[in-house]
Amino acid sequence: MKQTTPFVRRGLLTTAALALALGPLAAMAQDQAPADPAVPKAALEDHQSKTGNKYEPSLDNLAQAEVAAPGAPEGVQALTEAEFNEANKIYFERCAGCHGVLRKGATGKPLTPDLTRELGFEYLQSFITYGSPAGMPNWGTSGDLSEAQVDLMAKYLLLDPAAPPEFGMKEMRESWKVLVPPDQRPTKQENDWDLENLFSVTLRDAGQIALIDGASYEIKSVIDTGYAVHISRLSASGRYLFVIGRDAKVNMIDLWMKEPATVAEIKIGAEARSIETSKMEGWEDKYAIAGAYWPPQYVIMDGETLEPLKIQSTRGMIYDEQEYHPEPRVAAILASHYRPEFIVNVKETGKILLVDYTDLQNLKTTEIEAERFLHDGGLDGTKRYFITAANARNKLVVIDTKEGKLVKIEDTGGQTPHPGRGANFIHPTLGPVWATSHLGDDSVALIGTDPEGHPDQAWKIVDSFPALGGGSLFVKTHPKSKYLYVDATLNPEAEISGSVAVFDTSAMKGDGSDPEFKTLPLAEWAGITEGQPRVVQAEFNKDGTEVWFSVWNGKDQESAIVVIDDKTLEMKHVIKDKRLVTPTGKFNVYNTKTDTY
Ligand code: DHE
Repeated sequence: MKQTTPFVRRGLLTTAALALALGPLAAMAQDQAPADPAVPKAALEDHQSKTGNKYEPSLDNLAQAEVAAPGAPEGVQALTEAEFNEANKIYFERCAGCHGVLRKGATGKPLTPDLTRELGFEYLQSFITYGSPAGMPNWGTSGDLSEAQVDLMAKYLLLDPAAPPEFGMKEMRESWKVLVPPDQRPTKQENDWDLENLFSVTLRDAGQIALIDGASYEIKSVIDTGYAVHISRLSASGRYLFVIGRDAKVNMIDLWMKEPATVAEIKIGAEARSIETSKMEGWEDKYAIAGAYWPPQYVIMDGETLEPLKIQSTRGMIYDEQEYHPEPRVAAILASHYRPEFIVNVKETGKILLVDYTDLQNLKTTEIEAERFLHDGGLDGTKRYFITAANARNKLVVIDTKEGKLVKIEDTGGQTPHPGRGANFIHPTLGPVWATSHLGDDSVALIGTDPEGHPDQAWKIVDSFPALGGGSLFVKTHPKSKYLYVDATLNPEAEISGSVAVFDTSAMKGDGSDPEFKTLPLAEWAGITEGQPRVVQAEFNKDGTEVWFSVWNGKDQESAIVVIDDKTLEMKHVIKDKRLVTPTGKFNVYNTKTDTY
């Protein structure tokens, strides 16, 4: 491909250039449009970012790495080291989540040089500027990237991709620290905290977690963790808290210490999102497992020291096409309660792995063909079945963790299911169900989970109804609650993203009519007047009498946690503190260790 001076400039867009960028839509526009302007407003609107498209991984840690600029073949413009690193940073922060670290494609199209050089500079430049109705954000016209940055990215895509380094046993062991060896740790709980009702709260942009007492709402401690810290999980006994940052740093915190602190830490890669512990009877507190986005791998670690014991790559064939994928990310990991196994979602190849941890040397893994783009999910009320979203495919996959088999793959009827761990309740007419909301629309879907008592409903979407709006991330209930809470965190409307919808599950009819819901304007109740505080992720206290929500604001703005009385749906308390920087996920010790949701 010969690179020429770009002829498409924002604001001076020719009809021909737009046709190139917008495809058939613009061709239609060309037919209908008068001489100028060339583009109908509706066509451009189709090219604007949708909520779901904005909720894609930002690989901020890979973005930090200095990478040598590759040479350019004849006819392709080379970039200086500084330009290449600037482009690399933009790519890893904004593009790699969809197009892959190695640009081989994930939810987005492949962008390998054989393809990009064929498309050419102008095409790439227009595509980055305007996006596409298929989901590519309009980076240029939205103002997210300047014109110069769009040009730089179009040139960058014509060059060979940067390949970040691997992270194997040597690197893991170098990063591994046992700060307090097991024999120097307490033999019994040395503080007087009610550990089972303690909440570990992610302080995302501070790279910290706050430990908050569930009864007094007192912030007992704030502990430094990894960068853009993501989630917390508990050991089966509830003694050890494991926290993972997006930089793949794991902190293991001993809650028995007088002042709970990190007793061991390790880095398991460059980018990671998930951590879990062994929960099978006889294997409590024995192992921890963490999954990485880059390199694509998971590692099983000693449950007392985080010593890395077994690293498994997830590179391999996509389940259906049986073509090689070089970077299938590890998404949710759960521990089975029925077998000594970890359940590992491998995103891009669409496989669910049941990893038997009884003999790490002779590792047995059941590989289940599921669906591509597996993300998050949880167990049903009996804890036997694992239900997980293949989000970019709008599907739920059901696994029987007792038999180690695929049960069903079901379309949710909505756009981009995002359940978190989901929510289990007994529907008055449909029996036991598990709920998910959606990122891409306002719907909540219920799937029947009782093959014994309600075989006709089992593993089918038995009801679907609207909640507040699109952009929902999490649903939640508790065995003692009659309410289902549905957030709308990423909804563009401040009034919606600052509220939560509450459904009375005992009044649901299941006859196709939409159940009513109450809207609780939590951001307003929290009295936060600056920014666009977003309500995210409900979590119950141990007894299931109160439900906590984060009111998540910008890093330099006021955030809060709002506690709601689950009987009256009235606000019981607001936790505000200057240490509560960007609170997001909340993990109640008892509910997390027992998978109560
Ligand atoms: Fe998460 C769970 C990945 C952005 C809050 N998130 C998960 C899981 C995955 C995941 C794979 C399941 C882990 C498990 O169960 O083992 N999250 C990702 C991303 O790739 C994504 C979309 C973009 C990124 O760059 O990381 C992303 N997540 C976010 C956020 O922006 C959230 C809202 C705020 C934050 O703190 O980062 C967020 N994710 C959460 C929470 C959970 C989670 C609170 C656990 C939910 C639960 O109830 O267990």
